[in-house]
Amino acid sequence: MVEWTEQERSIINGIFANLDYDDVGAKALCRCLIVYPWTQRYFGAFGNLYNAEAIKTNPNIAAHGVKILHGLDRAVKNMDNIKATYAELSVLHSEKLHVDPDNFKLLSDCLTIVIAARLGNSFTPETQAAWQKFLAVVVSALGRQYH
Ligand code: ZNH
Repeated sequence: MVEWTEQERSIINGIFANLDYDDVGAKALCRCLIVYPWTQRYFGAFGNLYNAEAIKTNPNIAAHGVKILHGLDRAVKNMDNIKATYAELSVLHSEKLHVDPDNFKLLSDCLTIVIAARLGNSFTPETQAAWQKFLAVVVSALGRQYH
């Protein structure tokens, strides 16, 4: 069971309370698809991913990035029970979507970069630590139902 300090809770809640889901969600997923091109294989049905420009202007990718980011809301609301919260989503990614769980970490790193760029000076070391801890717990929970 993961323990959270009051400071960590307030940092995570603060980030999500001020989050521009449309911008951050789209940018994080685009960055992942560009930097780690093999992650594109899951999005064959999403249309043209021919180059970075095509990825950045693909509305299906942008929308899916936002959907993933909203998927994190559930972890924020259930910080003491993230594993159970994501059990079903983990099964979906494993058994139906066949997403390699290593990709969760790649996306979470892209998300950290996008958030850091937006927060600028307020992305303090304490904020970074809480944020990366949060994502690590999410990534672990999403990878939980793989076997
Ligand atoms: Zn995922 C889907 C979340 C990651 C791929 N996703 C999904 C959804 C959600 C999510 C919520 C929806 C579901 C339903 O509908 O039911 N993801 C998520 C999260 C994360 C993720 C939270 C982290 C953080 N994914 C991911 C990755 C990938 C993916 C990394 C790859 C690379 N997903 C995916 C797909 C899908 C999903 C492919 C399906 C889509 C469609 O629509 O088809």
